[in-house]
Amino acid sequence: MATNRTFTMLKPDAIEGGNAGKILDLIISKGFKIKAMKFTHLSEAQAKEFYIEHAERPFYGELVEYMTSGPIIAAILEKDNAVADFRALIGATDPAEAADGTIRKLYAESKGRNAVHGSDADASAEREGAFHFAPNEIF
Ligand code: IDP
Ligand code: MG
Repeated sequence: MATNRTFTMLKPDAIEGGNAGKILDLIISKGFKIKAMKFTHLSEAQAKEFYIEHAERPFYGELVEYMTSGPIIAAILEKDNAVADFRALIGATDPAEAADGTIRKLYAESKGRNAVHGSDADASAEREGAFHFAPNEIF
């Protein structure tokens, strides 16, 4: 089951830029089904915990500040090969390196403000989905 699911966030720059609808439409058009979704605003404690694996990286403070700068949309997505296929759809972390047609190529502003999150492995998808959603919020 978990191998067919991934977790995403439309980040503050995507919401602020008015791109949420277009990004969701692209995601759905590529065959991902929405299993859970919410519009929310991360607290500093939540952003720090969500990105705890990056705590020692030089950009951690900047990342937490950015991810708490405005609301986000969090969602669990389902599709065969969800994690890998969604990473392919979002493109490289830095939009300057992202392939044509990817969400980050289309909508990201920079390596930091890069429009969208996608889980990097099945275990991350499981952890990140459970971080944002209770079992009775997943359909
Ligand atoms: P990913 O989102 O493509 O998996 P990660 O390396 O896991 O990339 O980094 C998590 C997030 O941290 C990125 O999506 C981006 O928002 C931010 N980030 C990564 N590298 C940098 C950087 O060099 N400067 C500023 N922010 C960064
Ligand atoms: Mg990552």
